[in-house]
Amino acid sequence: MGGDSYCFSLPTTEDLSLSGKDSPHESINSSGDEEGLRHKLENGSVMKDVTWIDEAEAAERQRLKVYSQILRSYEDIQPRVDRLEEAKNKILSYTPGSWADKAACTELSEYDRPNATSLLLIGPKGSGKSSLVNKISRVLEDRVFLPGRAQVSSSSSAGDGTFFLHEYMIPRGSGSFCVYDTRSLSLDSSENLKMIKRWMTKGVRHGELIRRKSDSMTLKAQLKCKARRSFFSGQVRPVDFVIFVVNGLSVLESMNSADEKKKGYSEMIAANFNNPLLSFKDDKPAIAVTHGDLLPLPDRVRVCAYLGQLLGVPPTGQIFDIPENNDPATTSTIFDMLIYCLERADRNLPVKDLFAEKVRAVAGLLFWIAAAMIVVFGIPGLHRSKPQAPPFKMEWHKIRHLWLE
Ligand SMILES: Nc1nc2c(ncn2[C@@H]2O[C@H](COP(=O)(O)OP(=O)(O)OP(=O)(O)O)[C@@H](O)[C@H]2O)c(=O)[nH]1
Ligand SMILES: [Mg+2]
Repeated sequence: MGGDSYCFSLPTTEDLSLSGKDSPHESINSSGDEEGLRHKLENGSVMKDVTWIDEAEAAERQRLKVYSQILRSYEDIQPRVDRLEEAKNKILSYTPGSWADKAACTELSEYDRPNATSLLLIGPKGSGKSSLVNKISRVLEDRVFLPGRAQVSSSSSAGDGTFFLHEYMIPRGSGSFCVYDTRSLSLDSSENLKMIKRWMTKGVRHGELIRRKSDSMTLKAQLKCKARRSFFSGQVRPVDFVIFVVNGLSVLESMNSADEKKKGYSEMIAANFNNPLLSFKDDKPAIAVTHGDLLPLPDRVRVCAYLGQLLGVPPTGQIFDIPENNDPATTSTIFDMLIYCLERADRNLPVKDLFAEKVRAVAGLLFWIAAAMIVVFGIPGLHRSKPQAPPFKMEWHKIRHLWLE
């Protein structure tokens, strides 16, 4: 998990046709390809290309191995379902820094721990960020039949969607971690760079309106109107980890399409995902794939394999397929994603700058000593005595007449 990157050609639809081949291992082990290869080698017809054949064969094996791993992650549901309560309790007992790696720092107190760990949701328009907030709340707050907390957009009109940063404490009322719902990525990459830089370097604040130069006049007027009643929590939080949300359906379309606009979806994901500001040391964001409920399983597997290759992350373990389903497998995937993010947030916590802390402590001490001295001795010069009258001097010659007369 984390760090490794995979390079292989994508499985074709036939490869992924589950009815056609039950197990990818069969296709590796089925002697057809190997027989052909051995035959060619024995004939000497491709002796010059032996190295190339070995590489191609290795790539094919790698490709099918990855496919098999992804498929297995969907099939091995039972052990995950069995530990649902355990995973839920683990998340509910989380406190910021409690999962930090003690080996890196002798004392937990040496980490600069936030009051609440913030996970930032980021992704293209309509990718399902607000819906993901509701899915997370639903599984941790047992709110299956209650309305979602975040406003989901039902149309793709320009005025719909999330425009204000919104903090959701998970679960509601707790203070351990929160997810931040954000405005979607723009089609203008320079606006994304600016927006990401601001969030990742200056932090995020509940209620903040995200404006863009490219917004139409109508949208600007609408947002101004909405912002009138907006409120700020006042607390700016640093971002502790990022969840990149993508629409699996749009990814599939961009994979299959020759249409530049559709292909642009994947390019946009890759460009923003690889922004180094979104990574924490070597840890790249987690990826949440939505809309899987609208796709057959082979296509979901293809999407995960494709994203793994496109973004240079392992397709199992860092890519989380979270469809709009209320089943134990989806709940388990949401828990896995949260555990993944909170663990990475904690292990990347900054260590306190002890020197700066000492300097601050000494400066504070000096301040209080100075304050105490002022109270005791007063501010020098503040109570300076008024100019005094010159000392009285008797002028005897002027009153001499008093005793001479
Ligand atoms: N079928 C299905 N629909 C989904 C899923 N996730 C989101 N949607 C739908 O996609 C649409 C957009 O979802 P939102 O959650 O508002 O997306 P968003 O990323 O917050 O959108 P913006 O705030 O505009 O950026 C809504 O109609 C959702 O119901 C999913 O996993 N499956
Ligand atoms: Mg939204």
